[in-house]
Amino acid sequence: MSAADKKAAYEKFENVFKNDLIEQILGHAKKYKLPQEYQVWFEKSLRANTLGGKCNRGMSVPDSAAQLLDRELTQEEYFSTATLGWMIELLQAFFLVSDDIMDGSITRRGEPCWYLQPEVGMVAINDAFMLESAIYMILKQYFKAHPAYIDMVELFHETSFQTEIGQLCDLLTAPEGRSNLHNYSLEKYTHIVVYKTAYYSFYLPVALALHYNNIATPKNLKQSEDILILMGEYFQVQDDFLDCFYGTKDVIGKDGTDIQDNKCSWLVNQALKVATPEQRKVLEDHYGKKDDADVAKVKALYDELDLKGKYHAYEEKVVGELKDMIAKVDETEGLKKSVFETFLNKIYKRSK
Ligand code: GPP
Ligand code: MG
Ligand code: MG
Ligand code: MG
Repeated sequence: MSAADKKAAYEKFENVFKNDLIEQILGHAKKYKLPQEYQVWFEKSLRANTLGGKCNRGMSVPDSAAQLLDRELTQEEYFSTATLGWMIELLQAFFLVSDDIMDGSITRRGEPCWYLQPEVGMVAINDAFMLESAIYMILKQYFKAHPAYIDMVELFHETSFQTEIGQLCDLLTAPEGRSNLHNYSLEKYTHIVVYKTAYYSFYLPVALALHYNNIATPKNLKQSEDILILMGEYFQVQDDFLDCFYGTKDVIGKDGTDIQDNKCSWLVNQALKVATPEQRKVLEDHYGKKDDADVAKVKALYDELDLKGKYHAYEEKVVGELKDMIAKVDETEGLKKSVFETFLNKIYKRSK
């Protein structure tokens, strides 16, 4: 796809939210007599937190639905699947507003995090809840008559809970100000990222497309889950890598905080796997501290251990595994290999 085509696809997707869904959501708030001046607040929160991202997750719903049908979508099908996609973007907005508070992050999508914006503060917590509520309003409004309506409702609830399980483990393995290297392991890491990222970012879009097309058979869902969970793990490894080596707001739209936050990241786990006792001591003394000098010591150790090289090797290995899994997909119940190929192409060697 050319850059111009990509831009056009993005704008088409964005317009569904800007031209239709925002009005629908605000309409619901008006029904409950939200005063005009606070409607302005809600609209600002909706725009600031839902627009402006890469929309990879959301756009994957219409993309997957089209791959499954093996043809272009009609206007109506596009609108419906893009609407489902925007519900994932709303879920993501709800998660990110909350996650930035919990992680004490500073920037998101090139702007100060929502809770740090003038006059927002802890109102951000309620704003996050309202972003979540918007999912179910839209779902009911547009899909109540769809045969898979209740499956979709349950899928959103289940996926939210899975993500919250992952977030809980992410937070509890990273207690503030206490060194806890003994607490980390690659097994724990995999569990955290599968739940905090992979289900909502990878499995959810494809599962929604399967439900929309009425081909969400147990076999199709299971095959999708197996591939997409591994793909989601790979995506979060990329997130951890970018956080450390490219984590400035000009490059990835957010400043990296994983080292300062004591996170059980892919990098620290790789470092622990190969570190000598002296190198481990560097981590014990400097990991999880806010000072730039401490962070620099950890990054210098990562360079010494060639974690960039290890990351590139991991990337090639996991992509090979994913391609093998995709090649084995059984398409007899309507699933298509191209759904996964398209998704993988979107993230392979991503730099933001
Ligand atoms: C991303 O982890 C995880 C989430 C966005 C899930 C949050 C879940 C909640 C239930 C609130 P991250 O902290 O590494 O993301 P980022 O690097 O974008 O801050
Ligand atoms: Mg975070
Ligand atoms: Mg987090
Ligand atoms: Mg991160």
